[in-house]
Amino acid sequence: MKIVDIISTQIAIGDPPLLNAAGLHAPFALRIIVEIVTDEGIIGLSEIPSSEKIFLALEGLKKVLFNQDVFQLNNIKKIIKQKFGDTDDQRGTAPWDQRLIVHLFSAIEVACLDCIGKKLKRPIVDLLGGISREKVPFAAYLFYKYEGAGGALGFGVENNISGWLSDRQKEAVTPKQIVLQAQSMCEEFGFQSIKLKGGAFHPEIEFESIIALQEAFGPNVPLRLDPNAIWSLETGIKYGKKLEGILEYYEDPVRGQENMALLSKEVNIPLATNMCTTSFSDIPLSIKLGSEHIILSDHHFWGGLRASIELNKICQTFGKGFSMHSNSHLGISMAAMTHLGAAVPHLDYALDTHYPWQVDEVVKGGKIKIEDGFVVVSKSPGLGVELDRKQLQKLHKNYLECGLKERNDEIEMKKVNPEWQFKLQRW
Ligand code: GKR
Ligand code: MG
Repeated sequence: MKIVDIISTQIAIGDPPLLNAAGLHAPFALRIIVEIVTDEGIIGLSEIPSSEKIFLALEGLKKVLFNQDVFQLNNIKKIIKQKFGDTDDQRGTAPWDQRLIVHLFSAIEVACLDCIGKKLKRPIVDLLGGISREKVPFAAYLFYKYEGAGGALGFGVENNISGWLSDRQKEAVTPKQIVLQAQSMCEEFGFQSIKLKGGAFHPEIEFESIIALQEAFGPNVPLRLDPNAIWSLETGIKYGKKLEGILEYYEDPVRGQENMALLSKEVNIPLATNMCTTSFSDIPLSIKLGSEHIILSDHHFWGGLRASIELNKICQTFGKGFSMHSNSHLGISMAAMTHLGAAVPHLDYALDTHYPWQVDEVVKGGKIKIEDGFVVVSKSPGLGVELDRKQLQKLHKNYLECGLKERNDEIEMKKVNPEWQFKLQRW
């Protein structure tokens, strides 16, 4: 089955004003929807974060991947490396990854696997070794936020709605408001683990929020805190000691493998990362130093689903846990994350997802259901989702009109507070 075209469409999806160590989410998050068109008329889908750099590179792949067999994923990878080089650029200091080649591998691989699954009439999970679990656990992902819904409304709020749809618009800047956010999200989606995005306020407020969550949910709901590496080693140790016995894991409190390793000697909580050990070439030093106990995979950043399966095996071999990182996303990514989560043999943690924060959708039938905190993996061929072309056009129009070209949370934050500046270490 040969590739005859690669169609990449940039879209902008509504995203509320969520806070993190790098600033503030813009009213729209940018994604690219990739369609691989084959000579057999089968079309494969994937979804990745968008930037001009990634979009232009995808456009550049049309020619070199023309007529390539979608089954020959190793050869396809070789061609991408020949075009863009063997080593990727740096992931950057932001909480999210900005490398090119891993994004390209992921975009092309997932869409090819979707084609293969459709051709063989088997779900992608079966192409990844088969089902390890039928339903995949996800965690509530809480954010400090300003009031507002994002999207066309920006900071505005929509009225005449109730439940999570209305609560997701509310301000959450205090421990009490964070608990209300958690209660509403967990009531709607049944999540049984909770992650709080930290790094936005003084560590004392974030610590108090975790304590408030523990009081509200009891000791049996696993809690995690992710300051996105903005704390000093001293601060990481101070609050780590206070959070011993309370957190399920402590995600990237400090920056870099060396600091994480030093912290892990002082604090008795498993450390997790999506910032210090982020590629296969980081693994040897991670093992040598013991920088983290759990690696958060992400097929968009680790070069696809098969690479993430390899990572899972490495984690198991070296006694590390495996969980999953996320960014603002829609149903195509959700489907891919669920196939991966269903396939990996080694999984002890509920996976991250931003999905409850996004109201827009690009797949037919609307949002994928999260029930009791789980998503049931699709048994339909490929990813098991179909593109809603009307929605795709609408979200592409959003992209053209919103004026954003790439994610920059610092610029958004400066619109609210012109003095604000990103710092590698704030507290
Ligand atoms: O969406 O603001 C956000 C998060 O901070 C995201 O960008 C991070 O990449 O979720 C991520 C994380 O776990 O670090
Ligand atoms: Mg993280």
